[in-house]
Amino acid sequence: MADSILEAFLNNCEKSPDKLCLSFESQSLSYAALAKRAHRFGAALQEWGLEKGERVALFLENCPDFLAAYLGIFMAGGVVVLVNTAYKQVELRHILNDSGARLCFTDRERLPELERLHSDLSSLEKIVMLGATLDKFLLCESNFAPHLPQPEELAIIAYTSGTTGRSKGAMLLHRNLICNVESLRQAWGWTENDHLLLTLPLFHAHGLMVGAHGTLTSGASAELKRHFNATEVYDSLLTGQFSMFFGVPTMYTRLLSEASQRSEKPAPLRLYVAGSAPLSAQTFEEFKEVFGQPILERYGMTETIMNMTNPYEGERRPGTVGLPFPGQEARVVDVKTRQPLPPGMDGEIEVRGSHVFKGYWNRPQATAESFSVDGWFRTGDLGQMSADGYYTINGRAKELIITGGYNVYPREVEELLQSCPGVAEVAVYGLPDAEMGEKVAAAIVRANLSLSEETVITFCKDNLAGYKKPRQVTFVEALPRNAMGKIQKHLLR
Ligand code: MLC
Ligand code: AMP
Repeated sequence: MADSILEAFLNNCEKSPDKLCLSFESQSLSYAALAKRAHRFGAALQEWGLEKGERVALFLENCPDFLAAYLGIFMAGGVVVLVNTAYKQVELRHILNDSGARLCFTDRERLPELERLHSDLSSLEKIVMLGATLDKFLLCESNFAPHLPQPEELAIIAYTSGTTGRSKGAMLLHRNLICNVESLRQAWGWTENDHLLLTLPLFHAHGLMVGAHGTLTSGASAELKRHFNATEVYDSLLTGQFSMFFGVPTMYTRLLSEASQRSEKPAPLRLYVAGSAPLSAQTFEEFKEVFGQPILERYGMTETIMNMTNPYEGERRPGTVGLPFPGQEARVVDVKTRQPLPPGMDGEIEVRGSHVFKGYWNRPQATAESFSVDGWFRTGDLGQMSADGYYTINGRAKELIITGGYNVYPREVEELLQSCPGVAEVAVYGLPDAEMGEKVAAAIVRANLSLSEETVITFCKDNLAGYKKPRQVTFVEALPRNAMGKIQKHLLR
């Protein structure tokens, strides 16, 4: 096994330099072409003065240069900081300052949001925008020998879990990335003959650490899309060129609705995978009926990448997330005693193995609280294991709303809304939603009765990513609290 994603990619490049790696709109890149582009990023970063272990942020929409920059940062010995393209002032200020990123690659659409913040960013020295600014940055005279990362070096800081209102940077090592992708390639039988339709955003684990890593390390190819669009995806599936498609459940719901308006049906693919949020048994069954194939549901999280999968061969059991990936461990423990529970009993899921992250960036206490003494990671997901080893997730110990596969931590939205003029008290919670799985809702006690729903939503939109804003705002006289003073969100629901 290679020591890193970069090394595995370069091995494939050496083996088949001319093989198609990535297509995107009118561009096609062979393995050699992507490696050459990545090399230019690496050389330019080194010439600019990036030192080993220093952070570089990617605040970019899906495009080939996302991956060239990603691999180039590793070649220069740097650490990648992933940034959701929907992030606004509050998230950007926190992530860029907390990670200490020195440089950020971005695109035209996102530049104004960064520029609005520039004076608030303590570490960021340079912003490089795709286009002419990037072309100039990549002009480089020096000789460059790419760095090959060691397994224990830090690869990525991915921000997640805002239980304290501020997200924490999960530190993923090169070992975590390569071990996890090897497990999933083995489980799903990924080979160089696969061609993936990749519409997931590359700034999260699903798109990057499953879709892109699997492709680059298998010597396979992918067609990358800027965004998911159900009509376009359906048309692409009809071409019969693809062997795999990966999506969040909302994408499958939309594909089903698209199929209901079409007469032609796509031929079967080798594999459809769903994850990042619960796939309902109903969507699983409808998809099987309409597309003629059972979706393979798997379960992951930023801190551990992929944890469990339904079998590639064997029963894909709706409503379950399957079994641990090869070489990885899982168990269910009692939430209070932390003792392992037998099959059929509800508790918290814990996982262990070489896929589990190192800890949270600059948060030793949060790191210590997330692990047991013998190295089990507490996922915060509640569930049980069946007698034959299939896991079911049936709740969350952590307060988290998952909307369309994106995570929203109520605390972050509450903290922001608490600073909205006219708000006295606020509680944010999730409500079921047919399309997105869950939607964000807020209950507000007003200090000023003229405060409107529109003002609340606009205040959120200006400061936080759009998907975090409440879709429903209810004004209440008082928030329901228990004897301890804790807000009882189930009553609001
Ligand atoms: C977009 N919008 C959403 C939303 N996505 N609202 C709620 N939930 C979402 N997920 C809002 C935008 O704010 C905007 O509203 C409006 O919808 C249109 O934006 P858009 O970008 O055009 O939306 P759309 O194309 O409809 O996006 C839906 C989607 C997208 C499902 C295609 O959300 C998506 O790509 N989700 C994938 C998320 C993902 O990759 N998760 C993996 C995390 S890794 P307005 O009003 O603001 O303009 C992980 C580990 C694991 O969890 O196990 O994989
Ligand atoms: P993130 O922090 O974005 O990585 O999100 C990880 C969380 O998504 C997990 O802790 C789960 O709560 C949830 N999740 C991921 N995959 C699934 C799935 N297949 N079913 C249910 N929940 C899931």
